[in-house]
This record gives sequence, structure tokens and C-alpha cells, in this order.
Amino acid sequence: TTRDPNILFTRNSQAIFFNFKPKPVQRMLDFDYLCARETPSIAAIVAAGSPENSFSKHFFGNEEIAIGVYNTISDAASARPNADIFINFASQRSAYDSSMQALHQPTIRVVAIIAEGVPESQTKRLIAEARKLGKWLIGPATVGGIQAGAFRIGDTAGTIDNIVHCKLHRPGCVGFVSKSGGMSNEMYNVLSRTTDGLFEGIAIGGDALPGSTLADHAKRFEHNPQVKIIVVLGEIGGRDEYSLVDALKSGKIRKPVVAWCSGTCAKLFAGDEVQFGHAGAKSGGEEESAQAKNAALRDAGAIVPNAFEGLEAAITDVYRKLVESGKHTPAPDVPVRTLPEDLVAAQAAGRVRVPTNFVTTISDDRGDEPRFAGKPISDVMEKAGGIGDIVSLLWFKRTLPTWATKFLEMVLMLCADHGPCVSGAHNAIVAARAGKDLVSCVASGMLTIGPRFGGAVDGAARNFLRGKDENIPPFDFVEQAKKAGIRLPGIGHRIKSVDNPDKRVELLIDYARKNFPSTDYLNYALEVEKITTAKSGNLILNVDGTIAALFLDVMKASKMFSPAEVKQVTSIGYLNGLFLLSRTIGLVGHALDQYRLNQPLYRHQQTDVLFVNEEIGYVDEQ
Ligand code: Q5B
Repeated sequence: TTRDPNILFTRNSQAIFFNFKPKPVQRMLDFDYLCARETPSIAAIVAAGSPENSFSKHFFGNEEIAIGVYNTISDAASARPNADIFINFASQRSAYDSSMQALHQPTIRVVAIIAEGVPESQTKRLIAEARKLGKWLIGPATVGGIQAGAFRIGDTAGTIDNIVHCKLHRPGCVGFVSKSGGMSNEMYNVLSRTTDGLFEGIAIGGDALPGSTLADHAKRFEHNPQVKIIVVLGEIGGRDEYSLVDALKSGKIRKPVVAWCSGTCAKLFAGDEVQFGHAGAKSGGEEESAQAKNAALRDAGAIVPNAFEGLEAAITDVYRKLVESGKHTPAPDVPVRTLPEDLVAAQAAGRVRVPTNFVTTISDDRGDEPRFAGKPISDVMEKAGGIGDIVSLLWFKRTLPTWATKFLEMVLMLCADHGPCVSGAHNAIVAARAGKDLVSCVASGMLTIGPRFGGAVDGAARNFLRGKDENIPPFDFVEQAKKAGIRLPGIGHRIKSVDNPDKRVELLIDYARKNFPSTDYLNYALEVEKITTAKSGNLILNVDGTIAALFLDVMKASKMFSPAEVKQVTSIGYLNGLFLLSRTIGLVGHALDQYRLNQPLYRHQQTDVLFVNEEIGYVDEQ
């Protein structure tokens, strides 16, 4: 950093970037890398509402770096006192407040305001404050500026290709100042062809009241020994160029100045009111015309061509004389570093191929509308009768017949809940009463779904498939499980029994009998039930077992599943998924119910626990 008021930037300058915009931040850091800067030019980012100690990841060449993100300008300035430039990407609504705050930070020397449309009354106050505090304002309504090989404000000078093409990665000898950011880019190109390149370029912005003027920057360049030629691009409107005329006439600027004011064509338009793109670029009195200003500059000693087309030749001529007279030794060309390309950009341009990390086959949201199993959802909605059709597409990737999707819907409806005492609901209730959020309560309930509770559907399907397909007599089927010490999945219930039948099971069986083309697996499961209920009344075919047997019947009767698919359906969790999906409805309901009832923390009764002291081998009663 430097305290010389004429030097705004160096290769070590760092900035605070206000109102986080990832692209210009990365563009600045990419420029730093091209210039082989040792430190990134952005020391801090200010983004209102950012949590304490947050940071943002960016590339500095090949390396990833973390730049601190601060909630307020003063936080950023105190954390990074070396950063003396404030780059303000605020909207025109908040540019004034943030710029004023930045001017009042003792560490900030330069404030660049990018926003267009800042009210002139606010700019006037900012200018007055900047003058009082001895600080520099660049803008508003500017792309910013660039010091070749040292520091770039935001998007100045465009793409990396353009920067390299214009040799902006290393300093030349031209100090350039312009109102227009767009024309600056054009001039960087001209300067790279006609001279050894730019030293520093500032776009002061197109407003009628710029924070700093063409003359302000030309005078700075006069005091900078690295600048040998000053090039100025003014335009119609305003009187800024006359300060430059005064500086030339009074001898405050002695270096060669090549200048041009654009907008000479305004006189060709009928009438006297012509407004160009910039707010300040409008015809006023004769003195504000481009012709008058060009004449005054020429008269004051600036080299002013007869037309914009002559600017390039004028610069070439001045530069050649400077070199020939030995007053300037052309800056050597510096090999430019190659900026690593972003993977996404390289991939989009087809320069690299990258293997994907994920594969999906069930849905796609990339087009005009999402597709479920290849079908546009508008089509699905037109044809689907209910949620069973959606499950059919997203789980089974096919359109099951209506009798089967209706069966799926019955399962989802019938198993949605089974009271507060079952494992899942109980867990959800206890979690809700412990103050947990909805997702945690539902997850806590779901986690109980397993081989004993609700998650016996897949196991039951595998067993009934084997028993039926291998023609194992139901008696043997039960005996084999007994010998192996296995409880048959899908058989048995805590409270339901032969005398207290499960209505859900009855309804499912009734539906299947009426609507399924065949129910071979259900018939086999019911034969098994005859054997188990003969042992004990509660060893009924339970809801899990019924769903399992009937889904086997769906697969067989629909003729839409190969034997390998049947095996897969019964082995990777499809059928337990039906219970999970359905019971989630009840679990959400239970958690919400507890919140609604404002129930206190649950603690289980100690009297309901048998405390056993295993070490001394007796039951410890108190
Ligand atoms: N025994 C469900 O048992 C339960 C036997 C068996 C052969 C069996 C038990 C079981 C398999 C898993 C299963 C899904 C733990 C159930 C569901 C959703 C729910 C829940 C709800 C809802 C119940 C007494 C005697 C013992 C055992 C023998 C028991 N089951 N033998 N195969 N399957 N089933 N789960 O009443 O000789 O005395 O030693 O594990 O299908 O989860 O509403 O509650 O919607 O939320 O505790 O419907 O059947 O019987 O353990 O006292 O056993 O029967 O070997 O014989 P219990 P236990 P022994 S539906």
C-alpha cells in the first residue's frame, strides 16, 4: 500500500468488496493470478446478514482460498486494515449509505461506486465528504478502473482473453482516463497496438457529476513517473474537459496529452437536445459540445485529432517520438501465466470430459417440465387416477394396471396409522414431547420400522415366494422356520388374533378377491396362517404378510415383472417402502398432535421398569 495521494493502486493493494457478487470477485482474483500478484486483491467481502466468522471460497490460480465475509463495512475494515480500496457493488438504492460509511473508515482511501442511477443530490454529498476527508471517489455509474499488472476493479477490461490480448497483465506507460467503461476496453486494445501498453486506466463514469473528474486523474498521472503519455477520452456534455484545459494552460500538466471528445455527430441531429447513453452525455450550450471541447483542448496544447479515427495515429506518433528521443524505454513483454480453466466452462465448451458421479433412471427435471419415468408430469396428471400411479412410475418405473395401483393406494391409506401405542408413533410422540422438530420426530418414528414392526413385508414376500414357488407344504414351511428358530415374517400380531381380526387385512383380502386376476400367493399365505393359528390365536397373517402375499400376486398376475425383477423387488426394500410411506402420514400427525396439545417432556414411570442387579443375581426391589 502507499500513502501518496496520486497513487491509488499498487501490486499489493487490497480491497473490501461490498455486496457479494461471486463473478466479479473471481474475475479480480483471476486478474491477480495473471499478474503474478502474491496476495489476492480482495481482502474481505461485506454481505449483510452473513453469520459471524463466515467466508467465501474462490480460486487464486489453482489454489482455493477462503475470503472472510463480514456483516458490516466497519467489521471488514477493522479486520482487514490493509485494505484501502472499497469496491461498491451496491444497487443504486443503497450505494449512497454504503459509500458514505466506507468514506468514514479511516483505512479506506479509494471508493469505487459501480451502480448507475445514483441521485445527483447524493453524489454531491459523497463528493463533498470525499474532498473533506481527502479520499478518492471513482464513479458512480462506472466499470471502475485497472492498473496493468497490479489491480483491477470488478469487471474492468472484460474477459481474461481481452486482458491478455491488451497486455494488461503487465504495466506500460500510458495513463488513460475516460468517461466510458465500454470505450476504455476499445482504447486498451488501441494502446496495446500503438504503445507498450496501459499503465493505468480509469473510467470516471457517465453521470453528469462524477466522483472524480478527467482532470483529477490526468493530474495524478502527471505526478506518476511511470506514466509517460496521458490519453483522455471525453464526451459531449458537461464542462469537465475545461478543467483539463486549465491544467494544461497553467502548466500543471506537462506530459504529452492525446485527447478526443466524442459526440461530434450531435450537431448532425435536428433540434438542439441530443442525449447519448450516459446520463451526462447530453448536448447543452455550445461550450458543452464535443467540437468546442476538442478545440479548447487543442488550443491548450493537447494533441487532438480531427476525428476519432485519427486517435490511433496520434498516439502512435507521440509514443514513437518519446521512444526515439530516449525519454522512454519500451516496457518488456512479460510471458503471461495461463489461467486454469473452470471445469464447468471447459466441459460446456467440450474441451474436457468428466465422468458423472450420479446415475438416475426415475425422474428428470431438466426440460420444460419434470418427467416421471420418462413421462411428462402434465401427461401423468391427465392419466393418473391417484398416488398409486405415481408410486408405480417412480418406484416400479412402469404403469401398473388400475386394479394394482388401487391396491397400492389401499395399502397407503390403511397403514397410515395404527394408534399411538405402536413403536413408530410412540417414538414420534416422545420426540415431540422432548421438543424436537417435525423432521426429527418423524425420523425417530421411522427408525423403528424394521423386522418386528412394519418392516416385515419384504421378508414375508421372500418367504412366501420361496414356499409357494418351491411347493413347500404349508405345514413343512412352518416347521422349517421353527427348527431354524425363525419367526415367520408376516405372521403374528401383538393385539390382533383369530378372535380379534385385523380389519385392514380383511379389507385387503376382500379387495384382492374381487379385483385381482389371481391370488395364488395369498392363498398359500392363508394356508400357512391355518397352521400357525392352530398353535396360537395371535399368529395370524398380519398386515405386513398380507401386503407381501398380495404384491407377489400383483407381480405374477400383471405379467409385468420378470423372475429377476420379482427377486429384486423382494430383496431391496420396495415393499417395506410401502409401509414406510404410508406410516409417515401418521407419524407427522402424531408429532403435530403433540405440539398442538403442548405436551410436556415425557419420562417413563420407574414403577414400570423392572430393575435387575445382574452382579448379585437377584431382583432389586425398592
Ligand atoms: N411366534 C409381531 O409377537 C410379533 C411368530 C411365532 C412363528 C412368528 C411376532 C413377530 C414376525 C414379524 C412381523 C409385523 C412381534 C407385525 C406390524 C404393524 C402394526 C403393529 C401394531 C401396525 C408379535 C409368542 C409365541 C412364541 C413365538 C411365537 C410369534 N411370532 N412363531 N412365527 N411370526 N412376527 N411383524 O405377540 O413357543 O412361546 O416361544 O415377530 O410380522 O408391525 O399394530 O402393533 O400397523 O402398526 O410379542 O400392525 O409375531 O409374540 O414374541 O410373545 O411370541 O409365538 O416364538 O412361541 P408377540 P411373542 P413360544 S405387524
